[in-house]
Amino acid sequence: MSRDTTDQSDVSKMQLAPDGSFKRAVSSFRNTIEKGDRYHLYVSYSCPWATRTLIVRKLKGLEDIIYVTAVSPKTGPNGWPFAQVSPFPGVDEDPLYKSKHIKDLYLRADPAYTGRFTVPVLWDKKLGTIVNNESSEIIRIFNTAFNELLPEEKVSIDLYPNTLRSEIDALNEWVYHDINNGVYKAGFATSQEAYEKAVHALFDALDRVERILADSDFLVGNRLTEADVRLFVTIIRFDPVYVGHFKCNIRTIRDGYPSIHRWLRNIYWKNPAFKDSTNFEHIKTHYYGSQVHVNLNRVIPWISVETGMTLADGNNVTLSKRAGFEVVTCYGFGTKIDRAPAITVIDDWCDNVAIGKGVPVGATLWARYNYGTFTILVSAFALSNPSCNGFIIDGNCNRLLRLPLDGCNTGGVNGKQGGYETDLCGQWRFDPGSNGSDV
Ligand SMILES: N[C@@H](CCC(=O)N[C@@H](CS)C(=O)NCC(=O)O)C(=O)O
Repeated sequence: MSRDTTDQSDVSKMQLAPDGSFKRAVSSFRNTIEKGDRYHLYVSYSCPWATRTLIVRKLKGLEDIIYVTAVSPKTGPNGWPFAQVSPFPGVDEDPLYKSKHIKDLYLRADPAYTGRFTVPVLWDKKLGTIVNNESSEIIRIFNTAFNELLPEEKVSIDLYPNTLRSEIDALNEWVYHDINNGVYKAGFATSQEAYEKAVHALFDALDRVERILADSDFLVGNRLTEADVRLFVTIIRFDPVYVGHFKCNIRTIRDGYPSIHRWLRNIYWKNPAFKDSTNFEHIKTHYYGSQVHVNLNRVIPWISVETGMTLADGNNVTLSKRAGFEVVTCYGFGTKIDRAPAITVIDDWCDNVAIGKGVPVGATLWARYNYGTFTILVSAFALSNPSCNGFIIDGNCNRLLRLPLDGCNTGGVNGKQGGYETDLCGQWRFDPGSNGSDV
């Protein structure tokens, strides 16, 4: 392909309107689907639009029907590269054509294509062309088109139910313009007026979402719908990226929007389709590292996303950043256990029993494991402290439980077994054997 296509692939060459405002181009391939093993999904984990499709693919259990290829978050003059051009953890080669860039797929589908080379791309392996490159349509396709191949429990997941369609459409409309695309309008603006117009519209819309979520766990109909999926992909990027990189800094989600923050944490921690589709390394690397017209020196801000900045904590505590202290207390002599099985138990407890669960003041969330001839108790206890209001167990669970394990030499030299770690709001216990156990 000899044609110079960098005007179509280099984000820093993107044309803005004369007033400096960003207008997203309309997607070009808008076909729909037939059944069968013929589709392949190309995504970037950094991209919110592509992440919509990843989430719905998982929610609907389409993993074995539609395979995914992830491109590198490091875009350059030729747009989105595959691993052979830009190796990066979690990035793939193109398994179908060994393409170097996403743009090669577009030009394979249509050599005269003049639009932007965007992700996501839903590819038809049989016809060797693009089925659709518009995420809002791809998620509707995924919602129903493969139902005949799916078990009942997945068929019954309907993210765009008939009875809620008009409400979902109405909400999507302003959420798209003012929030999903609103952050880009603020971030890509090259005039003060365009930026200010976008940023105020964005925060007015977030205020509106906050009011909706104050009384409900979901945006529409008190159930998970595509409206939640479409909003999630923007909100999960908000504090780590949009606040700084796109100057969307009137408020943060974690400090300014308690109901949106609760909704975000619930969705992220309770539903693996959302958590597993979120890759913060790809997100940060792409926005800060590739959009050089916004961030000339590619400096990526430090952020600990899952431990305090965005997603941690329950009601009023942030587990990893709790004021006060963390103290590890060891039990006396008792049964010792090796570190490896202890960690297996901790991980199992956190991943399968605990994460996302709320622990009200005075209550204990616990489980007992039988390990060979003895038992292991794992628990989290919410202390009643006036400055705490219980907590929700977050992704920091494993670390907190390993503190007593590490601090008490389980399986180690001085004969002590497990123990507990105490801080202002809670106590985390890891207790192998029965001696010293008091849960
Ligand atoms: N309307 C499309 C928009 C997709 C889109 O703009 N993707 C961005 C990444 S987040 C992209 O690939 N941009 C590359 C470019 O514009 O060159 C959709 O929702 O699927």
